[in-house]
Amino acid sequence: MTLPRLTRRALVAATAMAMGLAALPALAQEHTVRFSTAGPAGDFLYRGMELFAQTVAEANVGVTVETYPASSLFRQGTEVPAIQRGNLEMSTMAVPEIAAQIPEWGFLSRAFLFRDYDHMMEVMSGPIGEQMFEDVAEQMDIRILAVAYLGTRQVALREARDVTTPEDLNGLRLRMPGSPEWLLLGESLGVEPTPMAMPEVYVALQTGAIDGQENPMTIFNAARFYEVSEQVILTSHMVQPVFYAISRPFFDALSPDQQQTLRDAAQAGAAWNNEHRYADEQSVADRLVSEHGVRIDAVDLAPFYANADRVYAEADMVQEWNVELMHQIMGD
Ligand code: KDO
Repeated sequence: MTLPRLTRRALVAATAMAMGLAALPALAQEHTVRFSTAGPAGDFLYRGMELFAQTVAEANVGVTVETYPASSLFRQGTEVPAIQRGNLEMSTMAVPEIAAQIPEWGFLSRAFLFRDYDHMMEVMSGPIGEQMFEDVAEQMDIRILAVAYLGTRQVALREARDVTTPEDLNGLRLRMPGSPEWLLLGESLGVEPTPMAMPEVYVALQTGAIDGQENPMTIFNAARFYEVSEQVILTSHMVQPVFYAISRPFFDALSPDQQQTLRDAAQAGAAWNNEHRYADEQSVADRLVSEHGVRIDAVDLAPFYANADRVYAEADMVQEWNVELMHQIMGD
């Protein structure tokens, strides 16, 4: 049966329109990723996030990334619940935020767990890291796209003092981030752990509301804590990973091309952070001394290891940890 000319033309026009419209959503459906961190804008972590955003933009796959440093969009500690409620897409999640919902992983915030950067990255990219990523996806509805090295955390004091044992730190109000694992870590160092969000720390040091804080020296530098602190004590008490964390429902709704673009960009942003952070850590102590007159004290860590062993052995929180994995990592 031949169709009347008009109908055939109408059919062709309708088909063309349908095909055109079918193509539109993939291009027109712009997705926006809001990416929050408590990290200072000048720090390597945020600069790696900017590279992530730029890499995604250049891929032109219909995804835009907005980056928010220094808790400018969500207060530190509120990012993960915001992601889980659909009010935020990404954050630089830390282990204590995982432990708050999956306690068996709390051991990853133990003082003196990882020996150094290579050890931490080997664990995070091996079966233990893989298991944690699976648990986070299943139980928190969050996908981890990359592991960023935040640095090796050191105690820093407002006013210098001679410190050879944790007892020398007793009674000092050392600011820690707010979760229970951080406060226990502070206890293991011998201090009076004082919970406070990162953006409030500078002024608290300036006014004497706290006696010190602990962060990697690269963050101490980026946050200009040398302006309000006299001393760094090389406790090296935590070799810290943070994670490029994204809402699982948001991510899984993207096209395979968009997902791969975000994965590749996250790896690039984290790799940039890791490479520059590690390199900077080799010289930042010398620069803090020569450029800012910071006193930097090496210390025999044996008394600190012993104090930490005692505190963690007595802590109720440890009952919920997967201590088998912890001892596997520590090799003890
Ligand atoms: C901090 O608040 O001291 C801390 O270093 C804790 C880390 O877990 C991480 O949240 C970090 O802040 C932010 O990424 C900003 O540097």
